[in-house]
Amino acid sequence: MTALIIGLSILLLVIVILQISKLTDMYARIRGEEEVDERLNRSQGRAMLLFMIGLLGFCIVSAYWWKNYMMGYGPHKAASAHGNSLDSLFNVTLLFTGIVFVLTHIALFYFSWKYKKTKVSKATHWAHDNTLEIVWSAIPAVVMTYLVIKGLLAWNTVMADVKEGDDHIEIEATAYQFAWHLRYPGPDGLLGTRDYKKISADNPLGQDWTDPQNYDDFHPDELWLPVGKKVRVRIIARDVLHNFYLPHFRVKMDAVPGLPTYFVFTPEKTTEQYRDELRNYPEYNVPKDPSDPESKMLWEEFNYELACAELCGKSHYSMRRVVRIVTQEEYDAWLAKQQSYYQSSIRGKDSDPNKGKLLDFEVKQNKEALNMSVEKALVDTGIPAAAGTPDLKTIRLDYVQFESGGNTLTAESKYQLGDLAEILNKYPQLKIEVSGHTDNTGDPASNKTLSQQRSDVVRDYLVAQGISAGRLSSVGYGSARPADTNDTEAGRQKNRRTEFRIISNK
Ligand SMILES: [Cu+2]
Repeated sequence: MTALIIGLSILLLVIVILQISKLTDMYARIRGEEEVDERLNRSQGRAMLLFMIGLLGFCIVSAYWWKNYMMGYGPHKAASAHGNSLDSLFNVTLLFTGIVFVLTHIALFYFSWKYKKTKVSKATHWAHDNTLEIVWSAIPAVVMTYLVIKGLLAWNTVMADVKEGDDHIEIEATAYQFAWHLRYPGPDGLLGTRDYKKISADNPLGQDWTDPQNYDDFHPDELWLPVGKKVRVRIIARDVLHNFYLPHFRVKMDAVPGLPTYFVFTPEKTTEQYRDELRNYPEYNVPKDPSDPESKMLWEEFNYELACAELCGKSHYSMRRVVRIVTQEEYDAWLAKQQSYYQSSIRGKDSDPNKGKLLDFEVKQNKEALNMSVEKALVDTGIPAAAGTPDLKTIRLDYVQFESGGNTLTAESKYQLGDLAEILNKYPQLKIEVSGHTDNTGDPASNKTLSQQRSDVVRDYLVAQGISAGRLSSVGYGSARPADTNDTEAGRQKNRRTEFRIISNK
């Protein structure tokens, strides 16, 4: 039906045009061809002038009207250290091209009006003019050279890499259809190595889990950065061409599969400072949702964003990520909340090549935890502990373990036993009772024997470390003192343990 109506409308339009041209023809025959032509030329010339005024006026007014929404103007001054040099480059280019735009349009329409055909007008044939040739070749050449040199200088400054020893944060952004996968280096400040061959469902970036620098790397959802600190972003693509684009910071770099790129920049305004500037402009003092006057103002809802500036596929738009620029204190607090990807998603799983081994950072963490438990136990409040509260004087040795079914210490047990020996050296008066415990499976008598053997082994190990045997006693409780239920595997596992109790520190 719609197609029929459109078809009929077009047919009607064609008939109208044919009729008008027929009428013009008849009118011309009556009034004389030349006179009609001249009238037409005059009115078209005037229309050209009017169009020129309208076009130039529209361009200038609309640019002025929208200026507070455009990057580089109004509240959208660059939020990065290098951004102003790029903005000034754009403005200088706009100035020169703007002059050319206005002058050529004035010439185009003015000439159409001025040199319209009349009865008396005559064409002048003008074959060549050296002065004109020089003027319109030399001026563009000089302007172009100036723009190219200015552009090159700006490029070299903006694209300069970090120098050796430069204080900076290095992060990584991997683009794929259709999101960004961000990686931060964690407390060591170093990103671990990666290899695309290691990419799998639980290792989206192909991180190498044998590289200790990977153990603290984390993958946040939002891009947080401290204000005033230099950032180097490694930019990587996993499938097709993407583009790392931070419009407010004038950062834009292709993410190319197989060819890592980078961008170095320093954010200079926090998100809050940017919002405060937007607040001064009426354009941003309107509710975000026009149908709900109670909704927050546009300036309050503003966030910096990371976008993909390459048309990389049908869900390209969904690559937007929020960017937050915060003070150093806020950044440190955010960092402290982040969880390492390795420790939260890989550690102890089948895909972990370090499964069953204690890693350096864990040895350190365990040592700190044991020291803290002992310090706590040694604080004598003088108040008897209420019934049901955990006994602080008894401390589990979670990382002292035995080969299955026997009384041979695992190789990893040396770390925690070493820590315990250090504590005993630190407090020379400290006397402890080492105890072994089992779950309730199997024969109670042999459980008791095994737990006694195990606690003896621990005692002997400490003696071998130079601790006087008189400060150590060892007991095997078998399954008599369960720490949890014996009805579940998790409970039984909690019951199989080695612990020590502080007897005295005098
Ligand atoms: Cu993309």
